[in-house]
Amino acid sequence: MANTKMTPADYIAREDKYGAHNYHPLPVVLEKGEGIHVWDVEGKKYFDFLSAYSAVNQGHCHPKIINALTEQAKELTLTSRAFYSSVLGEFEEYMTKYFGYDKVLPMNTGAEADETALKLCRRWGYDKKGIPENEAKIIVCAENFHGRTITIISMSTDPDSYKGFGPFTPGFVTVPYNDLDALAKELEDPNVAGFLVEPIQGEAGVFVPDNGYLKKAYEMCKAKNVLFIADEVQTGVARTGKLLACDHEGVRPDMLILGKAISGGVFPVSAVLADDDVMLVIKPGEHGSTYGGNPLGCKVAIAALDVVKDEKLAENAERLGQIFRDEMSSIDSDMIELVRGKGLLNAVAIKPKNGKTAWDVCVAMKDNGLIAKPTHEHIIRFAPPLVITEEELREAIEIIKKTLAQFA
Ligand code: IF1
Repeated sequence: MANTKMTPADYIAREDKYGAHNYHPLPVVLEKGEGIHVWDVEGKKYFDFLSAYSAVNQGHCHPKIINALTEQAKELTLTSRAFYSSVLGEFEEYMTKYFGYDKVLPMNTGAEADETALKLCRRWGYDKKGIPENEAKIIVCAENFHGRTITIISMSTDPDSYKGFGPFTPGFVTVPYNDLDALAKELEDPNVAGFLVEPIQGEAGVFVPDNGYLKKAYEMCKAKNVLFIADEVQTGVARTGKLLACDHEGVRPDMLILGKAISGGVFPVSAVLADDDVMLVIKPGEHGSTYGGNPLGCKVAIAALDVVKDEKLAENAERLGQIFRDEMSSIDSDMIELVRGKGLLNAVAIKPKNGKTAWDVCVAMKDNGLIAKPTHEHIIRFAPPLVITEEELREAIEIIKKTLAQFA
């Protein structure tokens, strides 16, 4: 039997036949990752400029993180929280000291961490603020993205996220992002328990709010005894040039939601951090998860966060992000509408030309050796692993320039 090696089309057809159609991936089939590069099934090498939506900040298959995974995998992977483990306390102490909070509640996905924060916020509203039972409100921003569960999409203003999935969870009030007057008005309601916000709106297209927005919003929440809850699942872990995007404004959220890169794209780990006044409103048996706080994920997360500090990823993101935005802004292309971002979380808005869109640009970049994907049709998000060097960044920028020149 001849060795019938599968073609990329074969891989794609197999996924199409046996997998749910809940994504529309770029036509590339990846089989290896190392650092900032990935390789497809034909051995072609690419710059990864999505980093699995900022989960792979430390680079693909980072040796230190993989070693933590393989070593712990030989010992103990999962106990459930029915019992104590030798590793969970180590992770909890590490995380709380790393981010500066009294306590951490470990979960697995970002959505689970957001859901956990919503539950903590409501319970705190009833037990500590004295909001009447079932009357708690949480303010959220238009164009938000916090995950895909029914309650989370109940907060969404994007029909692609919520249409056809009703009925929706009540108790959410929407204000425009980056609008302090609208926030102030809603904060007048004594039944508001929390304000949930992304320091930068990633999915919406890397919307960076005005300088001072987060700080002022935080102060307004404190003045009304409302919890300021930061969803740093995508913006956290050095992505925007500081450990947390809130650090750019010196804001310490009452609740911090983390996921993605706290485990370096190796194993799903998410978490909510808060001080005792908030965290202890949930009592034993009132919240949990089978895998939450498992020894394997804990060891992976400790290694992944070590890498962030040891390799100074925030500083690197800050410096190289500036170079990236300067270079993108200097490209002479009538397809570039705007460039925005912070650190190495950047986006370029593409103006369609001769029927060609951001998708066509992404396919052409792929052919030229760089993979990224559009969000909301016209915006290409560029988010390489934070371990990228200046030389590698400039090589990638040349690919972007060369690709845009093909559409001249
Ligand atoms: C998809 C988006 C990014 C997030 C923030 C919570 C979560 C996410 C700020 C939930 C997840 C992922 C989900 C993934 C694509 C990606 C994404 F385009 F969907 F919005 F990054 F921008 N908070 N974002 O960004 O975390 O449950 O996924 O672990 O759903 O297509 P999760």
